[in-house]
Amino acid sequence: MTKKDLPELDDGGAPHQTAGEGVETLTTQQGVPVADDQNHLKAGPRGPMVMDDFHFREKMFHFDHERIPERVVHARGFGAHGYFECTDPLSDVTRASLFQVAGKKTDVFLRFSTVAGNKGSPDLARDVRGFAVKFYTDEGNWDLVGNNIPVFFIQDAIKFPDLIHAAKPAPDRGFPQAQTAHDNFWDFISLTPETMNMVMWIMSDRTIPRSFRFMEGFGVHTFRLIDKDGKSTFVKFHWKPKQGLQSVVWNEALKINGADPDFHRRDLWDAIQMGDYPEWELGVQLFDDEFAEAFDFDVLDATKIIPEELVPVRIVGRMVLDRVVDNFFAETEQVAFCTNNVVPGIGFSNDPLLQGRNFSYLDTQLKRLGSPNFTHIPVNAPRCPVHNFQQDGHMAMRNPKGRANYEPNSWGPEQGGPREDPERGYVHYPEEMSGQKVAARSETFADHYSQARQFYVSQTETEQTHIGSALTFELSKCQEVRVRSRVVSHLRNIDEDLAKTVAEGLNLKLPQAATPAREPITDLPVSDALSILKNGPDSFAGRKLGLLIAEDSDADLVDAIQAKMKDEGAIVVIVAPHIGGAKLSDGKMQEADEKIDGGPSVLFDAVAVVLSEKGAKTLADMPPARDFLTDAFAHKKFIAHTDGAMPLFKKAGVEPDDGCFEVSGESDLDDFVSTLPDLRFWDRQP
Ligand code: HDE
Repeated sequence: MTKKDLPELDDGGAPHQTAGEGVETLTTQQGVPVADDQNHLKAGPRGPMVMDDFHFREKMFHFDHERIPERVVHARGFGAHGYFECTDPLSDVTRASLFQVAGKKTDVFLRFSTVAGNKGSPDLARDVRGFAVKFYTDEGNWDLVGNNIPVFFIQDAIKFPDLIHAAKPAPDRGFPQAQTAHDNFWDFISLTPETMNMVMWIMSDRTIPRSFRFMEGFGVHTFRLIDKDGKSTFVKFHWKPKQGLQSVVWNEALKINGADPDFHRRDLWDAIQMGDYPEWELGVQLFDDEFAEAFDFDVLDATKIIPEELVPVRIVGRMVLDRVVDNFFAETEQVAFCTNNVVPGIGFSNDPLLQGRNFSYLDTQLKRLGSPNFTHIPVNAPRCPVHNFQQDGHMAMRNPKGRANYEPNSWGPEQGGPREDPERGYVHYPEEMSGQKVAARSETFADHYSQARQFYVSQTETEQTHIGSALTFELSKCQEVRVRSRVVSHLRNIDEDLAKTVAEGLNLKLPQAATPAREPITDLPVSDALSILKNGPDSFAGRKLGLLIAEDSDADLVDAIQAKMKDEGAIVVIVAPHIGGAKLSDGKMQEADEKIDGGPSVLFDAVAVVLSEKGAKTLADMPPARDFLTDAFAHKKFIAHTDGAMPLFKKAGVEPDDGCFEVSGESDLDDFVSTLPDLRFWDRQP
C-alpha cells in the first residue's frame, strides 16, 4: 500500500496525513526528517530489505528496548504530582526547611501501588497499598516511602526476600498472581508469628480500598526529627485523607477486577482531571526517649503502632494532588524512591527494617534504571541546586563544570567547584553506640499478639465479620490442612471467638494455641482510629452514583437526581441498555455513559434505578440489569428506585428494605441523599 492508496476519512482522522499546517515533521532520534513511515526500504516493491534504512532500524531497535525491569515489589503503581503545604510549623523540633513556615509549599510526586502483583495485575487485589511521596524540598529530595497500613509483616529486613517469595507466584508453577490466598504465603505466615498484627490489618478491609483517595498513609517506622541544635525527637508520620476512609466489600472487589481492572488508577486520573483534587493532612506523632522507654513495645519494631490515643497525631500540613503525569513511563515508571533520601532535619532510627531498606532501594534503582545517573531523570532530579564531583556513567545529563572534578583543588572559586558546608550540610544524629556485633533480635520485639488483638477489638462488629470471612476465604484456598491449622493456632492467642469462627468456616478441629514467646497483654484499650467505619466520610462528595435508565424513564426525576448529586460534589454515571442512550418521558434522548453490561453496579457507591414499568420489563429480561440490582443489594448499597422499577426488582428477587428509597419526584430525594454519606446499609448484613 502506498500513501495515496489509503482511504480518505471525513472525521479528521486521515491516516495519510503529512506534516505542515500545524502538524510537526516526524524525525529520527537524530532529528533527520522522515519522508516515509509506512514502508521500509526494499530492493523493489516486492524485494528484500535494504540495510541502508536507518529510520526503520532505529525505530525497531528502540521498540525492542522499551521495557525496563518492573519493580520486584510494588510493580503496579500510579503516580501524580501535587504540593505539600505546611500549616503548623515544626520549627520547634526540626530544621527541615519544608516545615519551617506556615504557608510554605513544596512540590511532591506521589506513587500509589499494590505490592505483590505484576505491572498488569488488577487494582482490586487484596493487598497492602504503597503510599510513596517524594518531596522536592529546597534542601534536597525527601522520600517518605510508606504504605496504607501502619505496621509491617516482619521485624528484620533479612526476612524480606522470604516474605516476598512466599507471597508471589510459586516458583514451580508461576501462579497465583497478585494474591496471598495460597499455601506458600500462609505457610510462611504461620511459621512467622511476628506477622500476626499485620495479618489482622491485611485481612481487614484496609487491603481492598475503594480508591487511593480514601486511604490513609503511614511512614511505618519511627524516624527522627532533628532541630538546629542537633536535638532529636522521635516521629511517626501519618497521612489522613480529607475524603474520609472507605473500602469495598470482598465480593465487590472480585467483580470490579473483572469489570474494570484499572478501577483505582482511573478513579485518581478522573478526579484530578475533573479538578476534584484529592487531599491528605500530614500528621506527626512526636515522642522522646522517655516515652520510648516506658512504652509496652519497642518503638523500633515496625510490627507495632503507637496508638493515637496514647500519642496524639499533630496535623502539620496538607498535601494536594493536582496534576496527572504527562507520560506514564517517564514519570510513574521511572520515579525512583529511596528511603535513604532524607534532608537536613530528618533522620533514621535503628529500626532493623528501615536500616535494611536503606540499602535495598538504592540498589534496586540501579537494576531498574540501569545507571547511577537515575537522579538525572526529571522526575527524580531535585529542584534545588545540585553540585558535586560525581561524573560520567551511562546517560549522564550533567557533569561537573570547569577544570576541577576532584577536591581539594586550588583552581579558585570560578573553576574549583563546590565545597562542603558545615552550617547547612546534613549532619547525622550523633547517637551513642555500644554493644557487641551480633546477628540477634532484641527481647523487646518478642510480643506478637497483643497489638493484633487490640486491632481486632477496635473494629466494629461488621469489620470483625469481614476479618473472619477474609481469613476463612484465604485459608480455604490453601490445600494443606496443616497450614490452615497452624494459622488458627495463632488466632487463638489473638481472639478466641475469631479463632472459632475461622475454624468452623474451615471445618477444622480447633487446634491448640501456639506457644507465645511472650505472654500477650489482653487488655490494651480500644483505639477507634484503627477502624475504617468509625472514620468514614461526612459527605458523599467525590463518590459516584450509578443511574440506571431505560425507555420512558421520568425525565424530571433524572434531572433532579443529577442536580442533587452535583450539589453534593458527587458524580452521576448514566447506565442504559444502549450506549446511545434512552428516550425519556419528555421524548428527549438522554445519552448514556455506560451500556448496562459495561456499567455494573460494583463501579458505583450507590445506585438509582429510575425506570418506567415498560423500561423495567425490558431490563428484567437482561441478565446484566438483574446483576446490577442484585449486586447493589448484596453489597449493601443504598438504592433509590421508582415504583415502575418493580418488575426488575421482582425478576431479580430483590425485596426492597430500609436501605431502598422509593422516589417519584425531587421532593422524595432528600432522605436518600442525606443517607448516602453512610455509604452502606450494613443492617442488611445477613
Ligand atoms: Fe519496600 N521496596 N521494602 N517497603 N516499598 C520497594 O524499591 C524493601 C517496606 C514500599 O512506588 C523496592 O523501587 C525491603 C516497608 C513502597 O516506587 C525495593 C523492605 C514499606 C514501594 C523495596 C521493604 C515499604 C516499595 C522495589 C524490608 C512501608 C514502592 C522497587 C526491609 C513503610 C515505591 C523499588 C514506588 C518498593 C525493598 C519493606 C514501602 C526492592 C528490603 C516496611 C511504597 O527496594
